[in-house]
Amino acid sequence: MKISSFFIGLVFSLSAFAAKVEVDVSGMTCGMCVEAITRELKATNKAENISVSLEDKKARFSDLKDLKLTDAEIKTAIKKAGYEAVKIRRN
Ligand SMILES: [Cu+2]
Repeated sequence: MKISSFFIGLVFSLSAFAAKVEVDVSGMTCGMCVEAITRELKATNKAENISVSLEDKKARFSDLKDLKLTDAEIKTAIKKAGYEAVKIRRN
């Protein structure tokens, strides 16, 4: 009981510091692109609520303050998938 409430508290406190990140991606043409980008962002283990939009050519996700994804890490992940992160916005 105590342990589970500790983990709930931990998850809540980490989520409270999540920053929303929006990345403009160039080179996306189809659903495979969306899957590849989603997979590489997931593989960083630092991105939550990943949503990649082919229409907007954007990848959106939340990162955790304690496990912050740097711009360089985002660019590397997108590049690994075969695309380019042209602009990164945080709020
Ligand atoms: Cu594609």
